[in-house]
Amino acid sequence: MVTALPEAITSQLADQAIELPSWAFGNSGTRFKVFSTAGTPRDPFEKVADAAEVHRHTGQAPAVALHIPWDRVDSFADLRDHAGEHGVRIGTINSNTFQQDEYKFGSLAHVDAGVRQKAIDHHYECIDVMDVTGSRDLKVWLADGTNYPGQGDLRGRQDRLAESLEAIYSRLGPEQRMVLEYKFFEPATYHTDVPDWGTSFAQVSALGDRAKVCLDTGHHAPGTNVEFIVMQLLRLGKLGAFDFNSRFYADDDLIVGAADPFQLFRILAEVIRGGGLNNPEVTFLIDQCHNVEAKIAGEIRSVLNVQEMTARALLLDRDALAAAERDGDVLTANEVYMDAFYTDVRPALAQWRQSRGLPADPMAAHRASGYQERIEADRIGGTQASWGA
Ligand code: RM4
Ligand code: MN
Repeated sequence: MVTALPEAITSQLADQAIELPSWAFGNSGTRFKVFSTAGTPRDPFEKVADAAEVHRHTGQAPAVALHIPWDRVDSFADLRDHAGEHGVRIGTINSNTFQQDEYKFGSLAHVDAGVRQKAIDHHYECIDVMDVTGSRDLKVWLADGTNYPGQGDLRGRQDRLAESLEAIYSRLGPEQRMVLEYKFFEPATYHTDVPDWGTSFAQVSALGDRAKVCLDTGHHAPGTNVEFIVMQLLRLGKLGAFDFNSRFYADDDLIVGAADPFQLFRILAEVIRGGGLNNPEVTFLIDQCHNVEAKIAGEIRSVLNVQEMTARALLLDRDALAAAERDGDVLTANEVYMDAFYTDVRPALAQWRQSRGLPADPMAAHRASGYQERIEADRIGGTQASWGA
């Protein structure tokens, strides 16, 4: 007999929306090799169709984020309509100033005004795309940084970055936002111009209310207490977006919840505590690469992992926790916390999905649908989408 989840929990799960990254459906790899996979999309239209397959079986992934120029098309109106016909919409637009020769020494923080302007213009192009697709968020992740002490003037770079971001921010429409993503290293190895939440917070705070921080769960040094950062950003009203993924060593971009399910639980517990769940201010985005596993199934698994861990975090008995905290009862507090984490919600979620007309097991439903076999048979010829295409 499966214990059903209370309505107070399922109603929140029903409202949860997780954006998928178009690039997860294309080929990706490491600096050693990008493997190709049968059925991989050749263009953004096919990527959107694959994202829609994830939404069809999970009911939780109604939007797909684009990366420009990887997802450049002749008509973004056509891509927007294509998404609509497939039951999804275009979400966050990601800029890319890290793959052209001019950006060897940086983009928005570059010492040369001409290069900075080129990078700013690229963001204007992204905003034009957003105007057509109806996207709200412009996500900025920069590869800017240096490899050797002395290579760049840390302060000068920060000042130029502030100026460039200001130019981009002032171009946004009244309903549009900028989210600035931080990452502590890579590709730069000595310093990164937006390495941590504090730097992102300082930069976006100078811009205004519609500029927020994007927290990529894989972009911290090992051992970092990520849920503390979640708490602080929600407290400050500056958590704009999540890039979910998981990691063992560096920015591995593995399936969210795969490397450390308990960390995902702790993060979601803080999201709920801070009012970030189903809060339109906080975009939940997956940012992953499926190098060796099936891509569509990998995205379905990711959405389910977030849903499952959200359900467990919603089970947390906050009153019991508060009482234990008040009493200084450390072990009871920890027990209450772990009780929620260890609750297996999978049977209850399967039942709940069915009650909503969704497959109890979305992974199995996808496998049984024949979608993967179909795209493998159909997508012959052309060039498979990949980084840089
Ligand atoms: C970066 C960063 C961005 C993502 C690219 C592909 O490391 O996480 O969010 O768009 O990778
Ligand atoms: Mn990211």
